[in-house]
Amino acid sequence: CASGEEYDAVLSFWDPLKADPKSYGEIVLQRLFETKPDSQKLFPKFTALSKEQLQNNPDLQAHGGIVVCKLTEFMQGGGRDKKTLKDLAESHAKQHKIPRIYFQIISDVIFEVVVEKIEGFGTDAQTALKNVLKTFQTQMGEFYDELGFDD
Ligand code: MNH
Repeated sequence: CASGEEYDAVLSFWDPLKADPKSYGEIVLQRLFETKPDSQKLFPKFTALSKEQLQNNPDLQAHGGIVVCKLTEFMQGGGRDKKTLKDLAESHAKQHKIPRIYFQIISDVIFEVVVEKIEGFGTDAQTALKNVLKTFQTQMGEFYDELGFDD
């Protein structure tokens, strides 16, 4: 598990994402769909859209904002807020039917986008972000196990 210091280290660079969750979320989702085209098929709202239709798309921006805000909530809870993750695991397993591997894929994309776009995100903060995202994924996996969702 990531330490409290690691959450703090990440949060000390997180202000741009907090200030503009839609823009960063949009980049993350676009990059996710580019890196792993299968992932787009898991979103009923976006599955039929072309790359062009995903540009400046208010729905995609809105959903990106939702994802980044939820991730920020997780960071601010220092990983101790289990309810947030449990609810997220429940909806993603039962309702959206997202195989757990996609949480690793999106974590890698988030890491890449944050390091690329946020000024000053140095090696210590990078290590902290990796660990925090790893904790997120691991805990989601544990809730998936509890729910008996095998994918
Ligand atoms: Mn995801 C909805 C957060 C990763 C597919 N996601 C939501 C919602 C939140 C959310 C919040 C809205 C409330 C809810 O349904 O629980 N999602 C996240 C976060 C991550 C994430 C914080 C990781 C970081 N989500 C993913 C991944 C996929 C995915 C990975 C698929 C590859 N999510 C969905 C789908 C919905 C959703 C599909 C439903 C969207 C809609 O139709 O409104």
